[in-house]
Amino acid sequence: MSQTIAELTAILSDTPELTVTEPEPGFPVIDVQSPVSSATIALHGAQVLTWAPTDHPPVLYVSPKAKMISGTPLRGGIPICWPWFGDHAEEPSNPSHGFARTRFWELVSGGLEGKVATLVFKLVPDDETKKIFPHDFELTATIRMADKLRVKLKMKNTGEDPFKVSCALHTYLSLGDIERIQLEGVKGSHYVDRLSDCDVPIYQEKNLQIKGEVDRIYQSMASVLIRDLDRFRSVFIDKAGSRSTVIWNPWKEKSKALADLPDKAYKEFVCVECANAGTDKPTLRPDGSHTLETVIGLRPLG
Ligand code: TA6
Repeated sequence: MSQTIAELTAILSDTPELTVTEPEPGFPVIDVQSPVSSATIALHGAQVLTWAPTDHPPVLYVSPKAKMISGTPLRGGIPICWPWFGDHAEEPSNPSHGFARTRFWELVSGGLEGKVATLVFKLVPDDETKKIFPHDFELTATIRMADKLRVKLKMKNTGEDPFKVSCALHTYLSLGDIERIQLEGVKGSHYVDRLSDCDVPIYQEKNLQIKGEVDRIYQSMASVLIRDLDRFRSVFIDKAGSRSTVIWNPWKEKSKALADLPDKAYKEFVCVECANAGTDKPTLRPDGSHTLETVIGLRPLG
């Protein structure tokens, strides 16, 4: 469990636009009503669950079957995958996508300046994490929202030994209809197809349209733009501190296979993940740090 509701409420007491609720017992969430957008952020995983500018449909997707249970990944929003992306390279029993998304983070501060709401969360090691990741670290997640959503993950090595990490801001973007979108920004880059055994990078000739299961690590520092013809809008996903972008859609079979996804959910989201994954794995030296950041917002369809 994280801080108590009373402790969380005290930290936010100067800002009536930031309130604490508990949609499930022991699962506190911060509701944000900024002058230009609204959001919800769970203490569990410091996970942004929802965000949208006022009077707009959701920008992030959360599965209606997502579980709000301590220690269980919540399907949707922006899970923070750290200190490894995907399955653990040596120990398959370790949790997929690391442990940061399934632990309660500490709320450090929350406030509103003008139209911008800012929340800061921190995660440090505990006895459980040290069993599977024997290093000292400090993670800081800074979440800023107004007419854009900015999530910044700073990872610091506070120990004596260097360590390598892979990670991702595993963003679920809400769509009108997966078959009426086009992803721009990956054309001309190379990707590793995680659905195949071959890890030779493949050239992406055109803008990406999704017509089946996609699970790719694009070797790219570029922003991605989702042109959503159904919702008549574009969504931009900018990033910093990342040379790899993961794009994932489970399509029909995997949507059916995942218990926390409705069968037709594949039509309603795509993951565009600002990452340090594949060959893009930073090494943190003692007292060194790395920052991974994503900025998400809306644009006219154009
Ligand atoms: O980011 C793509 C991916 O690694 C896919 O392979 C799929 O496993 C997805 O993440 C969801 O992972 P999760 O552990 O949240 O079910």
